[in-house]
Amino acid sequence: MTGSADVLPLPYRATDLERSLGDQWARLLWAAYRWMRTARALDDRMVALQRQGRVGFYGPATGQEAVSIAAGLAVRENDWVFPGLREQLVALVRGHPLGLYMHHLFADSQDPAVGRQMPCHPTAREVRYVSMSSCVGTQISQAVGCAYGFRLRHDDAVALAFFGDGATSVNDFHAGMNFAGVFHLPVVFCCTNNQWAISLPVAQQSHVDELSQKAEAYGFSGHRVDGSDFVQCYLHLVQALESARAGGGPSMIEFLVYRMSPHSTSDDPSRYQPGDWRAQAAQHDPVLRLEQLLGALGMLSQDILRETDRQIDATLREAVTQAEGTPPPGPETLERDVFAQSAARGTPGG
Ligand SMILES: Cc1ncc(C[n+]2csc(CCOP(=O)(O)OP(=O)(O)O)c2C)c(N)n1
Repeated sequence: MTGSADVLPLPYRATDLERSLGDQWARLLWAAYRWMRTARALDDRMVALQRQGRVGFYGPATGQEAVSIAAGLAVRENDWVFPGLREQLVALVRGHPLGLYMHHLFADSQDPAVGRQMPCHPTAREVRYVSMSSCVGTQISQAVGCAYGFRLRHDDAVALAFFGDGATSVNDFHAGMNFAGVFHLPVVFCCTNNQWAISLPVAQQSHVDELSQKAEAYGFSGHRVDGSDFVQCYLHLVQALESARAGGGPSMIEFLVYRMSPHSTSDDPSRYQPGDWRAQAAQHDPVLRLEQLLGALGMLSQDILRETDRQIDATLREAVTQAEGTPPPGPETLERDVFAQSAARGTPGG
């Protein structure tokens, strides 16, 4: 197991049942749950800040947290992640600091991309997390190219390509899946099917029953998984990653989730979703699902929840204060990482 599960303290007394699961599992479940509460609090805070005009844009992952958190905990250090709009949690779980992510969301001078990317498109090189291109699906062929590089370098890393249901209709999906199948590349295609591509329902996106069926056309396996169930997500991801690493080639996992938020802060779902969608989606809330599991295992108490939320709130407040107090990128950063030589000064750029 990699990621933060190894290092988080266990702020509870283990029960017999929990002990029978083994410490490693107990740590994993607790880490996942803590990340879920962090993610939910982060989404709520950022949407509020956008409404107040303090950040420009935000794409919540509400309802989809289990997939990214499971991926962050399942990958190995040398694996590369090519995300869509809602997978920043993978980077955070792998160790990208929340404070640095906040600098990115505020596009200030501490943002590793010095304010050049839209919010929610962070780059986190130290945890092998590649900034997303806004053009839907382009990350799929980038992930496949990266996996081809692993092959050439005899590296046992795996590339994860994340994308939504809408991205299964773009050329990059077909070209990427085909190339990975032909060359038997170590890629896990992770389709987070939240059942909407902004306002377009998945039934109008594709005529197949399950998007995972598409993998068969490219000669490898595809499975649909309940993406609201952290344990299912984690187990399927570990299996797919280890199979790819051992030379088993690519596979596709379709995580069926329920988008519990707007597509982003730019749209109003009441204009296009049926009236009962929210209630239906709430029944699949991944945070509640894991909470019920931990409750049944005797791992939760009101005291633990209160203290956890207090810590998360303090961390978020501190990160927002720091980012809001940081100046925007200065004009001297304009050429950083753009030219080998500074056009203005004739010196190495940046
Ligand atoms: C090539 C391209 N076409 C259209 C858009 C506008 N657009 C941005 S997000 C989006 C929907 C993406 O839906 P999906 O792939 O299901 O991912 P989700 O956002 O639901 O996670 C669209 C159409 C775009 N960014 N790029």
